[in-house]
Amino acid sequence: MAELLTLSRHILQSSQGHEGATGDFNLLMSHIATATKVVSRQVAKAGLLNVVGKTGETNVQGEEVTKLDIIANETLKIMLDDLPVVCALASEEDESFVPTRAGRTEGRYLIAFDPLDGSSNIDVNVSIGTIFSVRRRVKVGVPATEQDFLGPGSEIVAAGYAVYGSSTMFVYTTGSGVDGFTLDPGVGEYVLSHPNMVQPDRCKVLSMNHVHRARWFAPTRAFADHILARDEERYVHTTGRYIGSLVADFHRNLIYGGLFAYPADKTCPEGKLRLLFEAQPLAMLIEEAGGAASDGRQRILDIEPEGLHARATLVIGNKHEVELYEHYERTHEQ
Ligand code: P6P
Repeated sequence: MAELLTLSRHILQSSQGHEGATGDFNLLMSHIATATKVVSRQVAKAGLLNVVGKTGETNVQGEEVTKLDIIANETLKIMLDDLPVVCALASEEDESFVPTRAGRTEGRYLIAFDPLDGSSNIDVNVSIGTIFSVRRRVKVGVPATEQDFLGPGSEIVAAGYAVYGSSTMFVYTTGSGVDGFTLDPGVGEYVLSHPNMVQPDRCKVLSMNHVHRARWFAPTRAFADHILARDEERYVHTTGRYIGSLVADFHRNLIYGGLFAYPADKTCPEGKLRLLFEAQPLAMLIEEAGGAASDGRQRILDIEPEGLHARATLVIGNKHEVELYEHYERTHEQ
């Protein structure tokens, strides 16, 4: 019988031999994974539990909040609140971070998450997901501050996502490669299904919302036109896929090869996507999988967020296309 390497065993095996591995990190990662299993169940039953649809409220991003957004956000906060190793939580759905009950002064870790990315797709059954990143505090013994969350993404010690699609997958990295796990509902465990994920070096997919073209600045248009012209063998078989759910677009491009770009434009001059909750964790993942992530001018992981809800242009995927985008940013007027 093929070995069922569960996520919990994988985390344990990955930590063995790490100096000072106290099990705290394993406990933290297991709690995050369990929280995503609960959200997965809520998403799967959304229509039956009558939790689809809008609440009529808007969040700190000014976006309409769906009932599942709230449920996912509360689920993650409840399930991470009683971990002594976690000091504070920051959510894309909340204005400010929240100290945990159990670890608010002694906890070494900080967790930031987008509880349900792509939630505008919930009512039409398109894949959505949870994105998270974990930081380690330098100083413990005092409550967390917002500044503790605002280091460059290069300081993140773990990043990952759960994607709620035809199956639920959990994909994560602790800085030594990327591994993907598929939820076996019969067992209730994530089982290793995509070991050592490396993004194929081919631009099989271009993911951009071309309806926004009139809002794009000149370098973005020049970049897109370069690929769409198909003058290079590399782009002869490139196709377009954009489903308005970053985590699902990212996951597909990670497996098939490709590039996702959500540029700053005349309507969103700072960009739409969130640096802390979306760009940084996905940037760590894609770099660990051999790709790259940039805001068009610099590496995403080098940017220090100015605040919890800082936004950024996100160009993420094959290194060749990220560098091509940066070339157009350098050589074309806005
Ligand atoms: P647009 C979802 O709201 C999201 O934050 C990402 O998941 C997605 O990639 C993007 O916005 C879609 O934005 O403007 O193309 O609808």
